[in-house]
Amino acid sequence: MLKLSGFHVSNYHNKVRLALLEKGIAFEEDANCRPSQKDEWLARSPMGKVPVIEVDGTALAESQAICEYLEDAYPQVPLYPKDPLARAKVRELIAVIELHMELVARRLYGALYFGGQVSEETKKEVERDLAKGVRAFSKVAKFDPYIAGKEFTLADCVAFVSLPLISMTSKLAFGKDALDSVPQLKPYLKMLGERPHFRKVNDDRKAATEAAVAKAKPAG
Ligand SMILES: N[C@@H](CCC(=O)N[C@@H](CS)C(=O)NCC(=O)O)C(=O)O
Repeated sequence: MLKLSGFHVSNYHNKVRLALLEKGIAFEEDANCRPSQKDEWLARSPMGKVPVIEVDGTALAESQAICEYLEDAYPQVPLYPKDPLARAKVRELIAVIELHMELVARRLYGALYFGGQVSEETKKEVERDLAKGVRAFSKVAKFDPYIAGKEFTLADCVAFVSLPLISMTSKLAFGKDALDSVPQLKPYLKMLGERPHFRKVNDDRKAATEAAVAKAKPAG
């Protein structure tokens, strides 16, 4: 059986988990698996990141590659439209969210969430680049009612796991939600949160985040 390894706080893990659940694919999960630069983990995940899936003894990393594999191997419940151009528009949306928003905001995670440091220069770059990403997002997001239009797609899974993180990060770093200029976002995320699999993944994310925070607190 297919196995997903990662942890429930990870937005990329949750993207793949949502795709598996929404497509109705049976899978095992190891949700206690952390990124690592050790040889043993690098043999399964070339950049040492999570998530990874294992299919018949073959490991596959990179959430987008994993989701494309799932789409090819399990076409019964599709997460992409049929039309080639509409499929490409879903991928465009995913690229805007992940490459031009999430990866930009990620430059601040170390300082904001893991006690690291960040220079004022980096903060300025992130603020500028995030504004460009949000501008691109507001041009391609449809909210009709789904992010790519009438059909529920993988882009909705990506939006649900990454956009709240971008909102929280920009609020903490700049005192203002970078996504405030997209008023359709909150009701849209609320709608998605009512889907049973989305609710489950979100509840598990909250529980795992609370557990990680409690573990990080000094005793006493
Ligand atoms: N492009 C990768 C990104 C995965 C990623 O950044 N995962 C984080 C956890 S959310 C991670 O493993 N971080 C540790 C690291 O970057 O070394 C994907 O889509 O799977």
